[in-house]
Amino acid sequence: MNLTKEQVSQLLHEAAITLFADSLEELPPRQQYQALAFVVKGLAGPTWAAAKHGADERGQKQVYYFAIEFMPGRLLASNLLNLGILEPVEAGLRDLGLDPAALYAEETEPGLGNGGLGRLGSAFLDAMAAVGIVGNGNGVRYDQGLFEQRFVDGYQVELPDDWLRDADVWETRKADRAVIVRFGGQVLLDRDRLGQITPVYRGAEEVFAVPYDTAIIGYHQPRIDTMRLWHAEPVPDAPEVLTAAARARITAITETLYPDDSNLAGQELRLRQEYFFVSAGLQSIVAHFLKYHKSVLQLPKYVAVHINDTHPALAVAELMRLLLDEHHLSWESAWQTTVATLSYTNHTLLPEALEQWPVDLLAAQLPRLWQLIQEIDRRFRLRYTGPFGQLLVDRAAPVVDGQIKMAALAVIGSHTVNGVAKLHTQLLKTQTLKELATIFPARFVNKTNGITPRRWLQLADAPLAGLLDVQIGPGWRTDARDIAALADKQDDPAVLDALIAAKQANKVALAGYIQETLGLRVSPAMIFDVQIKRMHAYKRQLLHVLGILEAYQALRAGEKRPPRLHIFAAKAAPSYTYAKDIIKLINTVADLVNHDPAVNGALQVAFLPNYNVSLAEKIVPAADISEQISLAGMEASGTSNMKLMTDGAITLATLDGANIEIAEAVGTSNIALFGMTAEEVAARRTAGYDPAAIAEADPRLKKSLGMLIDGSLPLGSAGHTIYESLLVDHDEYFVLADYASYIHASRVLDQLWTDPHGWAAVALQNIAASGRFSADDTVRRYAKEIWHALPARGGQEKWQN
Ligand code: BZD
Repeated sequence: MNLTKEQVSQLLHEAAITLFADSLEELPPRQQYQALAFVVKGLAGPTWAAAKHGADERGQKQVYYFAIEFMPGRLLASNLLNLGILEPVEAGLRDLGLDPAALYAEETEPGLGNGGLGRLGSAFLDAMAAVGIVGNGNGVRYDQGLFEQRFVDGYQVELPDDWLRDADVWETRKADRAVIVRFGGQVLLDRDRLGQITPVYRGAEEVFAVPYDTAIIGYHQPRIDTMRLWHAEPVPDAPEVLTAAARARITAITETLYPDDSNLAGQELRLRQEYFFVSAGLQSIVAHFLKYHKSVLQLPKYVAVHINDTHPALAVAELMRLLLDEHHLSWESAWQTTVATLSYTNHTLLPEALEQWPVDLLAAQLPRLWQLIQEIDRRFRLRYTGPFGQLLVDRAAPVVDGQIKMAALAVIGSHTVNGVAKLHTQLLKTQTLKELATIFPARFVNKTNGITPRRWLQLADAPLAGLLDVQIGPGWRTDARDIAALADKQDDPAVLDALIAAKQANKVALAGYIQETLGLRVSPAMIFDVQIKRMHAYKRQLLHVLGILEAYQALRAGEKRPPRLHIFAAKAAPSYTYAKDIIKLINTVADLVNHDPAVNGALQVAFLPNYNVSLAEKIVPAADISEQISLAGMEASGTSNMKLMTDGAITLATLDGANIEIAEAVGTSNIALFGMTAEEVAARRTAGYDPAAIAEADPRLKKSLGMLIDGSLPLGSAGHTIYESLLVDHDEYFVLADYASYIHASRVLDQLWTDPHGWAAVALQNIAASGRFSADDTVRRYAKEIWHALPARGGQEKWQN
């Protein structure tokens, strides 16, 4: 799209008058931001409108990505970049005396997700638009996103996230596209005049599902996809007057995001959320489809519905319901159509995170779906018990012991199932979903995650992006695989110096933010050692802390070490007390080392509150070390590992999730690996393990553990809890088993740091190898091997205005 900076200025002034009846110069920054966002939305509008019918008219297959969470991050700069108008807009703003970065910072980030899963969904939407796949997000418009995290006395405190306070400029309410979603009541099966079975609903609660659409702009392409999020409201003008309580039950459905990323509480409200966005999404897809096509049997030819984790797995039964009850297909045709339309990604191996619903709960909320799930279960058992035997089928079936197993439902009802890294897919097939993989071996495939280099490199890391332009030309901006050309420069000292300077610029910026936020002065000359992700025992932030305490003792004993700043950012689920204890521990250790003159300047700890996409954009470009230290076999993939390598951090990692593929990509001499493999972990679990003996044999480790309970760290009960988790409760995540090799790997990095060009050469190889983790490639593989949705050929669309 073409735009001059003069046009930018004119459009902005007009928007200020239209929106706020004031001149741009008089507006507070928040409103200046809103005016600019309004201009951008207006510029994209005509192309978005055209895109909505374009795919149907061309007969191009559409992908609907169903996810209970999305985390798009701030959209203004990203939209400007994708529209190809970042430069004229920034120049125009500067001419007006406005600071682009300050305006971008006015945007409230939609935190409609917990972590990797939600962020992946948004990266995929961005990537689909970029590569020309007609993609649609389908999710929930929560009034409150993930809580805002503050620290009070080192403890996590959660504040509500009122992200819609100033209204979201990007969304468009589409009241005319609302649909009705039904819960509860009774369903009787009747026959109509033609003898078709028709369910009759009695006493159901009706919920009005109103879509809010946000444009997902394709990078430098006149292509715009849509993220559609559903909001729950009472049905307007319903004949029955609702009590306040009944209205509240309805609006509660989309009031808040569940803040738990790993432990599913099996609550009724969660089930209602899941059905709500699944039913609304499928109803609107089928209705839209039938505007262009005659028969629902054609659905899989033109529509792919992807189930992101099991939260939307009710799609299997809901699509059956629509095809059977509303479109009167036979069971066999409906089932074939359903399976051919749906595909499913699993994101976790943690048993406590695998969703199951008590039959009573589901039957009461979704009586018709319960009938259908029983029938799916019955037919599954009938079909497969013969060939596979009762025992295996019992383990694989969706309804077992009064519980409905959502992963089973998703696998049975999908044509393809994928894990998110090679190891993860392997473990799914051989462990977590072993029985289903025996029955459907061809269904299971791997699709390693990816990240969008636009946000993490072009936008978040301008210094590195500029370096790449100079060294290898700007082709990498459209095709991340081109970054590989950088590898040839590893012996060029001028390039290495430029790389060091780019990293330094980012570190200076982050140091400023740390000072502002925590009041902690840090030097950008230190090693910035980063661990950013949800707080969880399996991710082993605790191992990182033990590493800090080891360094603390070493420094106090007079050892010399390169100065290191340990940077953490992580939210803990509000109900996850152990994770909250670790937060308290990190903050307490920070207090100790940051105030101890004996380690002055050589060791510091900064725990930045309120981790979200925007904070990650500040931390990732400034990282020297990327800690990816989960217990092998636990982290499905990880994506911060990919972002951090892309921006030139060196990975300190276990052989877990996508770390294994990162090691393959960069070569083992460009990554610091340590710890047990997944197989060794499994063997050790069987053999038994004595963490106390390990602690006893290592004086420094013993001292660090002692510090948890001897009063040197004012931790309250947290110290004892953590101490006991390791030494009394047999250290479930093998922190002590991997401790020695972790320290060793970390010391190898200290050694490398003493040779700046040596370090920079390794960082450079990481950047050069990062292209294969671009989400663009990942969605191309999904499109080819799962969705069978070809990207649009170039030149079919034009910018509209
Ligand atoms: O998904 C994460 C995995 O832990 C990561 O290894 C992986 O990289 C990403 C993307 O595939 N899983 C989650 O983020 N899970 C959740 O956030 C979640 C949310 C709600 C309920 C259960 C889990």
